[in-house]
This record gives sequence, structure tokens and C-alpha cells, in this order.
Amino acid sequence: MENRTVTLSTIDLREKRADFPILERQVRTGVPLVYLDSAATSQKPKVVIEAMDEYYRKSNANIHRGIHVLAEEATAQYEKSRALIAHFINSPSSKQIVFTRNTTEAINLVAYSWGRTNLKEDDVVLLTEMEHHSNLVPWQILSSSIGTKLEFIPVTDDGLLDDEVFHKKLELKPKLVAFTQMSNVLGTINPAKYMIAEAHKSGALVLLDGAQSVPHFPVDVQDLDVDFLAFSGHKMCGPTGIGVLYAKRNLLEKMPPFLGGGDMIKRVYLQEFTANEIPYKFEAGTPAIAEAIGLGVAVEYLKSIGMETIAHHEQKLIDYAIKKIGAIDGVNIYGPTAEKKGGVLSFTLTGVHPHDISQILDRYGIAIRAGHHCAMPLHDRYQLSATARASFYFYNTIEEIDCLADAIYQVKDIFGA
Ligand code: 7TS
Repeated sequence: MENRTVTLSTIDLREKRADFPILERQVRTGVPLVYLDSAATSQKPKVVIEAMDEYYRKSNANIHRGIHVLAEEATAQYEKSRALIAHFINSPSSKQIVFTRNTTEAINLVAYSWGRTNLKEDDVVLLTEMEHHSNLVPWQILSSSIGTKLEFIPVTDDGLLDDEVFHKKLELKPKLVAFTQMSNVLGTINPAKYMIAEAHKSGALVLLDGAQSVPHFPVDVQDLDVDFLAFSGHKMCGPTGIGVLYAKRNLLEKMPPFLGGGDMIKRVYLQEFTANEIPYKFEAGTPAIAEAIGLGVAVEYLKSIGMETIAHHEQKLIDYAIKKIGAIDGVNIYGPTAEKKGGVLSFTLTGVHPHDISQILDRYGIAIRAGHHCAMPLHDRYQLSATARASFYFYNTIEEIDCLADAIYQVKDIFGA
């Protein structure tokens, strides 16, 4: 599958667990933590925690403003991080990496800045039924204020985007197609390169929500030819509070600022201002400096393992999980077959509410998530109010999936399900 050309792993990723202090924790009645909630946020390796600690101990200062040694060091580290992230996604330039708080803010930036400048009443924005609320609500807000129309690519029963309807919707000549590269509920990995090429043929720009893809497999913005890519640091071993918007240079250069304030200006007069160059034009105010530095260290850490190795390991985990958990009587798994998805397993158990599943699993130290996972319309599509979701990262093991299966049998016993 596209983006997933994996080579056989030679590294035993089990040894990487030692990099994560939290994975040594025991919880509840002294049972080892089994963390299966990385789609919500990943755990952080020591190198990231220590880099942020070191920054505060040795170099803390505000960036881009001072001429003293600490300000110079802080600025250099912050900008080095931008360059590392640019390299990680193969951005042609680090000027195309805008630091935001998270994926949500990156998408809002595009909706407000690009959307309000380039879209008008009745223009079509094409989304999908499997979007996280953060790639849905900003476009709804835009629609309610300027009258753009939202259209949707439906999801099939087996959790894939309907390609035929996608092409029909392209005939409406959308100005933007915005979709997730990987669903946080179904785990579906959408054929992004193909969809981007098809959207471009019809004249649309494409925004890719990379919140669940950039942490888990190689994403190359030039190979994809994507116009906008949004992702969050905290799902990829980095801290919370830092995210990224990548965009093509010509788009960023024409887009007006999103927030106004310090750092995003070149010159300010009483009545007006001139905007700074990219990417600073979009980074108003003091940014999350330690967090940006932490994310730079996180991408170096991921690269040292290898994104293909990570993808390969997670493929093994989801394949095993679908077989093992899917064999439990009463369990329904949502989403496509293992080779079309990443490490996300959403399921229901007949007769037991997902919140009850999650609560009982917690007694065994197993952290999963229950609810709508910020994808209410997708749950409506399957006539569900909630699902239970186990999600994996490279530090998870086959044994942890066995623990999950054993605990689901306990849930069945308790509920007589
Ligand atoms: N897009 C997708 C596909 C996501 O999975 C998430 C977060 C976001 C956008 C938003 O990311 P944020 O960092 O701006 O919050 N997904 C989840 C989840 O599945 N459980 O908690 C957060």
C-alpha cells in the first residue's frame, strides 16, 4: 500500500520500551500499565523529557528578540527544531513549517486565513464522513459565516472511502478537498497520493489531516504533492502544545495572518502594520519554545528507529489484534482489514457499553478509550453512540494484546455477555 513500503524489522522494538519511564509504571492494584491509547496521545521518551528539562535549566529565554546569549541559544534551538521537522516530512524548506498548538489549530489556520480569502458563497469544500471534529467544525464555522457548501465522501460498510462517490463529488469542482490520511476510529489508511492527484486534476487544493499518519509511517509532502498538511507533536513522542502546519510556499506567502501580535510583523504604525515573512507571519506572540525543541528531539528519535520499521511493527500488532480480539464471541470490529489500516482497533461487545468495557479493563491496568473519539458523524454512520478503542504504537507488544483479550473475556464473565 502507498506510503507503507516496509522492510523487515531488524530491531527488536521491545527494547525501546526502556526509553519510556511511564511504561514501567504499575497502576491500580499493582498491575503493570498496558497503554493502548496512543491515538489519543503517545507516551514520551526520556530524550524528549530531558531535552525540555535541559532547555529550561540552561537556555530559557524568549526567542527572536534578544541579543544576549540565552536568547541566541533559545532561538537557535527553536529554529533547529523547525529544520528537523522540515526534513522529517521532506518539506523543501523549513520556512514552510508553521508551528501551531496542534492539528486543530493548524486546520483552523487554513480555514480562517486561506478559507476566508479564497472561498466565497456556494464554493464547495469536500470532506469525508470519517473526519475528526477538528477537520469538520472549522469548515462548518466557515460555511455559516460565508456560505460555502460542505460535501462529503461517504464511508463504506467496511470502513473505506467510496471512490465512486469521490469522483462524482469532484464533478462539483470543489475548491478544497480536506481529509484524514488515517482514521482515528477505523484505522483506515486512505490512499492519499491517489486522492490528491485526482483532486488536483479537478482543480481543488488538498488539506491532509496527518494527526494519525505522520506519527506512524513515512509521510513525504513532496511525493504526495499535498498543499496543506496538519499534525500534532503529542501523538508522535513530542510534548503537548506544539503542532505543525506545512503548506506549499506560494500558498503561505499569499495567505493573510491568522492571529495578530508580536513577532508576526515587520513594521507597525498606529493605523496599520506590514506582516513578517513566512513562517513568522503565522506565529504571533511568544510560542511554545520548549515544546518545539521537544518535538525536534522527538522526530530525531523516531527517525533513529525508522518510520518504516515503526509501520511494519504496528502492522504486525493490528493483524494479530484483529485475529485475536475478533475471535471473541460478541465482539464487532469496525474498519477495514489489517493491510488497509494502521494500529487502531475500535470495537463493540454485544450487551456491554463501551464505557463499562473501558472501566473494567482499567482494573487490569489496561488503558483504552471509549466514546465517540471526536468523530460523532462517523459513529452516526454506523448507528453507534460509542465504541471501545485500543490503539497501538511501536512500544506495544503482542503480549499486551493477549492481556487485552484476556481482560475482554473477564468483561464478558462479569456482564454475562
Ligand atoms: N485529526 C485526527 C485524525 C485526530 O485523531 C485528532 C486527535 C485530531 C485531528 C486533533 O488533534 P489535536 O492534537 O489537535 O487534538 N485525535 C484524538 C483521539 O482520537 N483521541 O483523542 C484525540
